[in-house]
Amino acid sequence: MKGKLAFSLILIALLALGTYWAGTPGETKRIAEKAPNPEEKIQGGPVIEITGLVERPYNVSIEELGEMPSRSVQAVLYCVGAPNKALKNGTWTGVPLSYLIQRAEIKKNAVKVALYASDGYTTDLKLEDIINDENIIVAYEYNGESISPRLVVPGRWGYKWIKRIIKIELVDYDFKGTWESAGYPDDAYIENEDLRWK
Ligand SMILES: Nc1nc2c(c(=O)[nH]1)N[C@H]1C(S)=C(S)[C@@H](COP(=O)(O)O)O[C@H]1N2
Ligand SMILES: [Mo]
Repeated sequence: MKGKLAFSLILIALLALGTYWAGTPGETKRIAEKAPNPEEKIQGGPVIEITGLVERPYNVSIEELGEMPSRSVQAVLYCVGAPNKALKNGTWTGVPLSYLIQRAEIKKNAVKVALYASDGYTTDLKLEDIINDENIIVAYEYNGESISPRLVVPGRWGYKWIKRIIKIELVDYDFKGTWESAGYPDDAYIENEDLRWK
């Protein structure tokens, strides 16, 4: 009698186990694939902080940048160190910097914009220059390829074209970036750009 009961229990247990093994592996895998990675959620992707003298500071992710009004600009990148050689020449796509900062509602006393990169590099632009030039964009694409967000400033030397932007700050003083504070011209205007190699 006891032996029969034990046998039945083992049989039931085996059946249950069999059903479990047969039914679950696929499901388990699907669930695992769908489950969000908690680390990703906590860290988030790279973001640009728009801050300083604004009414509504905000962060924009790379993904959100791609959903904002975009603009494609044809522009050539020159470094002051090799002024006649085009380092990059092509089509840049991104969001006008004027749009990004105006979205935060600029305070009246702001005069300049300081830009910060993840490697510690900085640059700056006059607020009115940004407002007056829709072709100054935070680009996320170069010739159709994704790039980490970089400033495209047509007609200005490469030191204004800051890469890997992490912060855009509106200020009420004469902030100067890495090369500007080392004595390079703050306007960085390229003389006779038309006469240079492309
Ligand atoms: N984050 C960051 N951006 C930067 C720099 C830098 O050192 N760090 N150098 C600047 C300078 S001086 C030039 S000429 C260009 C060079 O751009 P490239 O690396 O795409 O050729 O990047 C600009 N942007
Ligand atoms: Mo440069």
